[in-house]
Amino acid sequence: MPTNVTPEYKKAEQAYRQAREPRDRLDCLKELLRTIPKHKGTEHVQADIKTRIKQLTEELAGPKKGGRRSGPSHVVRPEGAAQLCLLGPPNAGKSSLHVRLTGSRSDVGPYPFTTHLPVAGMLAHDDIHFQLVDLPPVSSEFMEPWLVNALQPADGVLLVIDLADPDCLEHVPAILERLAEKKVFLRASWPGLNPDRVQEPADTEELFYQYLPTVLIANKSDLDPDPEEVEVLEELLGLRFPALTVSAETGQGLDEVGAFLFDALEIIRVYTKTPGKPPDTDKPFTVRRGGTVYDVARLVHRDIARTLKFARMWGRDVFDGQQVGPDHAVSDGDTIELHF
Ligand SMILES: Nc1nc2c(ncn2[C@@H]2O[C@H](COP(=O)(O)OP(=O)(O)O)[C@@H](O)[C@H]2O)c(=O)[nH]1
Ligand SMILES: [Mg+2]
Repeated sequence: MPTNVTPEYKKAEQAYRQAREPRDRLDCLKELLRTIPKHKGTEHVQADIKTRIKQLTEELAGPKKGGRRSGPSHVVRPEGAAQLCLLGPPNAGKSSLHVRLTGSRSDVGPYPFTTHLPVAGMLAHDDIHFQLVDLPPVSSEFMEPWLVNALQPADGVLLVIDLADPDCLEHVPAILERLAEKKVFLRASWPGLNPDRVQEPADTEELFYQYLPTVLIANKSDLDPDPEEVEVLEELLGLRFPALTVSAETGQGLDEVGAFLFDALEIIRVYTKTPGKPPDTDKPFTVRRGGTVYDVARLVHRDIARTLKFARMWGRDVFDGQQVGPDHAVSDGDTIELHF
């Protein structure tokens, strides 16, 4: 990490950490490169930034026309309330779960490496959706080199294991190690579960470290005679990930996935209305806890956010139609009328 950086660079760093859209990330990377002090001590970081700009530019460009094909894009544009990636060893049932949870047509097969590319699908929970991205397996022998790029926009990870596989004990540490080599760290803490244990990366931590809240999905419970298995497993692994026991085959436990994500990610639903009309109760906008009226306005339209004056609000913590400023924090179930 470069020392004696300018406030401008610090600002660029913060913007990069918050950017989710691949295109925003690319803009932020360019800003980082522009603002980083150019001297010997930062050569390393400069090179790293340049590599990431090159990779992301290629990903966004998609397949090359003529000549050498760079292949399809591996970065899935985030949609819905949050993006979650499915990770796990071969044959754990990631694609089966994806199909069951999202109705996608991800390939399922009784042999390893059936899934070659990211497959996106939407998991419905109440009146919102989570985006689930099915990915190829990770094992001690192999991980697709592009897989860490695919993880960049993710808000969390569903780490899928096969309860009936006697080797499932070895798979998890192998996966964690593989990812750590690429500066991706799976975390047990989720903002909504154990708030006091969440440690956001400090300023001094490396810019390109990625921390992903992770839930263990213990799959194939239908094949496993022992319901205590998961606890035993966790103890043996010394794992602290929250865990859900499910079966993609019978559907057991699958209802809990959406509910878990909603609480763990602290999703807040906000409904919008136009003056003089009833609220639009069909499709809420979603932010995370701490989100403000301004954040919701941004989701509605950038120009509305830019020119936002105030909002009228209906909900738990306000009296009906109360006038609030753009910085007012929203709560789940609020209705707002944007005035701009
Ligand atoms: N009995 C049982 N089999 C499952 C379950 N989930 C997946 N499978 C089977 O496990 C194999 C691998 O599944 P797949 O979804 O392709 O695994 P992936 O490699 O992790 O994507 C397939 O033969 C699935 O039918 C489950 O919950 N119970
Ligand atoms: Mg698969």
